[in-house]
Amino acid sequence: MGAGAVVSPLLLGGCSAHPLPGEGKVSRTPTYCDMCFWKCAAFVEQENGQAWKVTGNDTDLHSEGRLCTRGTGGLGSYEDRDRLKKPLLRVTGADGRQTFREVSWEEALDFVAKRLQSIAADYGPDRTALLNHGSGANHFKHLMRAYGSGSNAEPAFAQCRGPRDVGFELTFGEGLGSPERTDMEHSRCIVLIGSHIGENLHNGQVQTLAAAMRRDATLITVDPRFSVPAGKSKYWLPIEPGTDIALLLAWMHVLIDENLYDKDYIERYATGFDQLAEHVARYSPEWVYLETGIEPRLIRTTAREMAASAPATLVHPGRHTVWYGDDTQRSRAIAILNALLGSWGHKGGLYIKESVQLPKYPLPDYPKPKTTFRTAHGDRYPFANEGVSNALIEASIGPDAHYKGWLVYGTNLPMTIPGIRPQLKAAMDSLELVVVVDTMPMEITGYADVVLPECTYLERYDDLRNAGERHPSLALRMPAFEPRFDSKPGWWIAKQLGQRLGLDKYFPWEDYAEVIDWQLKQVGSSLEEMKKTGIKNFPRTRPRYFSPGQAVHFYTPSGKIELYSQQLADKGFDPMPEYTRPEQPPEGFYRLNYGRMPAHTFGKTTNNPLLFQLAPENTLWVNPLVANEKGLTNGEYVRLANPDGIVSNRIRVRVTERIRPDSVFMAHGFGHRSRRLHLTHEVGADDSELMTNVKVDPLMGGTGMRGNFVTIVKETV
Ligand SMILES: Nc1nc2c(c(=O)[nH]1)N[C@H]1C(S)=C(S)[C@@H](COP(=O)(O)OP(=O)(O)OC[C@H]3O[C@@H](n4cnc5c(=O)[nH]c(N)nc54)[C@H](O)[C@@H]3O)O[C@H]1N2
Ligand SMILES: Nc1nc2c(c(=O)[nH]1)N[C@H]1C(S)=C(S)[C@@H](COP(=O)(O)OP(=O)(O)OC[C@H]3O[C@@H](n4cnc5c(=O)[nH]c(N)nc54)[C@H](O)[C@@H]3O)O[C@H]1N2
Ligand code: SF4
Ligand SMILES: [Mo]
Repeated sequence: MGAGAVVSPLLLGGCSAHPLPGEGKVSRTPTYCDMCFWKCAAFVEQENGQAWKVTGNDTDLHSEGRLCTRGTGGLGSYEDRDRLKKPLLRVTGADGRQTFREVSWEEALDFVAKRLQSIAADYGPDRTALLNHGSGANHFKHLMRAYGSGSNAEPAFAQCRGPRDVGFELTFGEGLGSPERTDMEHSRCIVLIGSHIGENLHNGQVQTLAAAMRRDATLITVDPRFSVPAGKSKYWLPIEPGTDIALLLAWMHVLIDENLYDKDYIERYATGFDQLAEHVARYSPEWVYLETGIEPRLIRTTAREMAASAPATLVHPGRHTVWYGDDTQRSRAIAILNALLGSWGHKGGLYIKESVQLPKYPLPDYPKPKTTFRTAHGDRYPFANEGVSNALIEASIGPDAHYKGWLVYGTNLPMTIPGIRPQLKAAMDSLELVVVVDTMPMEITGYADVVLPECTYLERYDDLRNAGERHPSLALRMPAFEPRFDSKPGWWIAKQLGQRLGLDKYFPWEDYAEVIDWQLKQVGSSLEEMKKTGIKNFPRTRPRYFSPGQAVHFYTPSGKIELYSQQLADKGFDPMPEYTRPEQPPEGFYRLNYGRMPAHTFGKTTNNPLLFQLAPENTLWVNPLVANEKGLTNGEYVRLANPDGIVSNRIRVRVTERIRPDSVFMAHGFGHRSRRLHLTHEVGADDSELMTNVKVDPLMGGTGMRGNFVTIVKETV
């Protein structure tokens, strides 16, 4: 499709459906943004009842009243013509071909409830799993737990932050959460390992990083690619891909060897220092140089810079941490380095989070499920404290499969889990029921028996935002518009299913607004107040940092920061991070590097008419040496092929020095195969499709995605 050929109706200011603003009555409705998972508070502004714009809520300390491109583009998700409009039921035609038939909500919900009941009768309610992502999933988590299922998994764990959170839990007894507890606004030195903040546009992080840079904080970026933050750094360390653990161990080596670590902090709070010192003795900067390509002098200088600013030094834990399959260990190395610098619990490092003590709406206890997601893990992944999506999918294949039914909410599994398509297809053939709740006709809807169209976040109530962070606050999401077409809010869908399953006592409300109002009244506010303000800020009840010499109990088995992990040793894993050399690309292949672009969130916004207009397709970053050798010019289309014979959709070349000659780079989220996405169908290439070589983290089941290689195939016109 010609990417430039489509003009979004929303951008045609002045057309009859969208009068020019400034003449009529303006109203505003509070929400918090759902264009990504950062949840910035916002107002939806309307003029004479017509959608006008989305603006930041100035009283929101989490976003400082600012929205990113995607947040302001939120109206596009409401306006999108390709939205799911009615419930769909899979039917087999006379010719044996399967299609979807539009049905009423009654018919769709009755069908789902009946199948769920028959699965429960034959096998038990615990044999239906929820695969979910996003804040709206809470309604379905509630439904499934009330029903007696204990199995859910979200790609935010095994495809994203799982290794990081497990690595930090093993070390400090706590994870990072979302938003991360990074105190960048006060940092004097920030180390970014991969984290490409600026392209990764989590609002608060961009702002606090910018604040630190205005104060001349030292920025050290470790990235094989010349990323946006690399360009703003005092030190850019263009590391050999996949060798980060070696660098982290060398930094520890220098801190210990030169007595630069925080002795007082380590003595007071940590255990296993002697083992660590012995362990890292081998990792001299000279040896590590051979692996990482980072010169010994630079390793020492950067370690000294970190120590000079400590404890206001943050070695950023990252977020998308599923790289090479040894990711929990890399994250542990990052955690240990932060411990040596004394930054956990200190200003400019990692702060203590606090959320609002918001009572839960009174409901009966959930039944105890017979099995949980751990059944799907078996004896694998002993440190996975959440469901591993791949494991749940695998446990849904074949006649003896554990799971017989799926509810999929807000996650586009075929593009989200690399290498999973054959298993998804097999699971679909075995499962007795696959229900997909989505807003758009994404690829996952093609795997469903029933598709339930949810309205967008701009048309519904969801739970109050109440994340642990710097400043405790509540934010309201309420409908700015009536649901378009025949779409419905998630809370309504969950309640309707609940009623049909005999679970009325878990859904005693007529409207979810009642739950929110009740909760708000318990903390001295009300829905009425929040409808005006959108945000309520609360004072902190405990300090954000440790006080000097404070006794601290960490939630690890020893009650201390565990530099040496007995938990890991007991389960047969390395108690301290070890480095192993990553696989190298075979002759003629390039390493497939990928990441974010500012204008989009994964694949969920690429069909959004406003954001499509800004960034219609992804590009393939290619080094000039490669471009010369292959005779590639800027802007020409190529395809990528992987060693398993998978060929990508076409993608435009961008020739740039910012990528190494042995790698190529693209943003994730493009190359949609669903024909019902009219703007973005087959525009750009999909990294997931090419990732057939996945390295699974044995500790927690993470999907390591970075060890994939591709060749460039010239497009013959
Ligand atoms: N605009 C936008 N922002 C987003 C999102 C989005 O979809 N769109 N998604 C959000 C989410 S859920 C997440 S998880 C985060 C992800 O964002 P991050 O956590 O920042 O992602 P990473 O994958 O850790 O980082 C990608 C960077 O790692 C570099 N890299 C590749 N290989 C290596 C290596 O071997 N070593 C090192 N040191 N670096 C390497 C790449 O060149 C790239 O610059 O972004 C969040 N922010
Ligand atoms: N190859 C590759 N795979 C990756 C990544 C990568 O960089 N490369 N990144 C990984 C990371 S960090 C993450 S966090 C995951 C993200 O994984 P996902 O969350 O699955 O990301 P999306 O592909 O954006 O899919 C979101 C789905 O939710 C639907 N949706 C959007 N809004 C709503 C709503 O209001 N209600 C409902 N019911 N549905 C809605 C969208 O239409 C879409 O189908 O992907 C991971 N997978
Ligand atoms: S960072 Fe951007 S997309 Fe994410 S919640 Fe905030 S405004 Fe929305
Ligand atoms: Mo993520």
